[in-house]
Amino acid sequence: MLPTRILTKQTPQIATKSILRANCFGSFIKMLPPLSDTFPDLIRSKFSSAVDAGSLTFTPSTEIDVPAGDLTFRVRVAPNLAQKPVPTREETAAPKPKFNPFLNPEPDLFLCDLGDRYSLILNKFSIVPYHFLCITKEFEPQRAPLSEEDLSATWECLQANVESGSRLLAFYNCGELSGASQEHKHVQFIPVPHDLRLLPDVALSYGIPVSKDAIGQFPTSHPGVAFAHFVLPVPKNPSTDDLVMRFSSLLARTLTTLREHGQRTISFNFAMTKDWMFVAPRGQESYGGVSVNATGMVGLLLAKSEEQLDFIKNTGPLEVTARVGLPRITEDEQQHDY
Ligand code: B4P
Repeated sequence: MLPTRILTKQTPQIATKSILRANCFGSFIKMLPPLSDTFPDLIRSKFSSAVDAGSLTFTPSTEIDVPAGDLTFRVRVAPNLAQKPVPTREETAAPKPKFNPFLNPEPDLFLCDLGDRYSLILNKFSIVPYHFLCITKEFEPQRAPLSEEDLSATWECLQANVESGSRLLAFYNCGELSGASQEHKHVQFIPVPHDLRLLPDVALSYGIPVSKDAIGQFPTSHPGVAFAHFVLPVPKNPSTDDLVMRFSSLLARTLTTLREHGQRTISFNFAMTKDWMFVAPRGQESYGGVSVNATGMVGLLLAKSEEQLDFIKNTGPLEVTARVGLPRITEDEQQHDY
């Protein structure tokens, strides 16, 4: 298990390596069957029927682009998210065991199974249409890194063309400071317009350093962004090994950054499209009341009020994300960990 062992003072590098092996190279996995060609039709019809039935709360939002150097942060403003259920005073006084919405997903939200181990369900509280989740059928902790099979499932989901003019963005909020609110393992997917360049797209436009390791490339970062983050391109038609090698390389640097900053808990954000993988370590869940998850770290922030929007505009999105991330460390400090 990842969290407590990894930051031990005695053998952090060894701990990192054994985790990568156990999670990414440890076992033979079955290839997952591809998603059906009718999946995009299924998600569209299920989304409409779940909204009509009142099983899915769709919260309208507006979008505002906030430039930051050669990046653009798209901020979604959704003041009505406040209507999302919050515990009553009685529930807070006598808390019940936390409800796990992913153990028996609501039938109206259920889309399909993916292999033996995953189900795809609609997000119950979405602010963009067709937001869906890939959940493990059995409980697995959200604080664990993605396994080989999780990466394979994520890749299968990314192939779906759920909305014309958009590509899918996968994201995984791992650990208590990552913006995650559910403890059962889930990777999320939202459609993002093709013409919107996210932070990893821009980072890759600066070029990728060549390395002599198995991937042939070092992870890159956007030179104008203060928080530590690591990006690698994903090749066309990658094998599961291609995905695992890239995730391992990004995760190793993330764990080193967390250790160098003395972080006692392991929290990071993962994001992926068909073109790239991105990982950023986290030091804080929110800044100035603005919660940030993986979408925020790649350029899609969420403001739950006009005040939060003003705060993001006045502070600057690069400052907000830098405050919830961790400062970058030098390549020298990275060198022993992978
Ligand atoms: P987490 O990984 O735990 O946390 P999160 O995405 O940050 O969402 P959070 O729950 O903190 O919501 P928030 O108000 O910040 O994801 C848990 C997921 O499970 C969420 O998607 C949640 O809605 C979903 N869920 C909870 N109960 C469920 C149930 N019974 N059945 C199915 N799904 C269930 O943000 C509100 C929403 O906006 C979230 O969905 C969030 O992912 C999304 N969002 C945040 N920033 C966004 C952005 N920039 N663009 C588009 N969507 C964004």
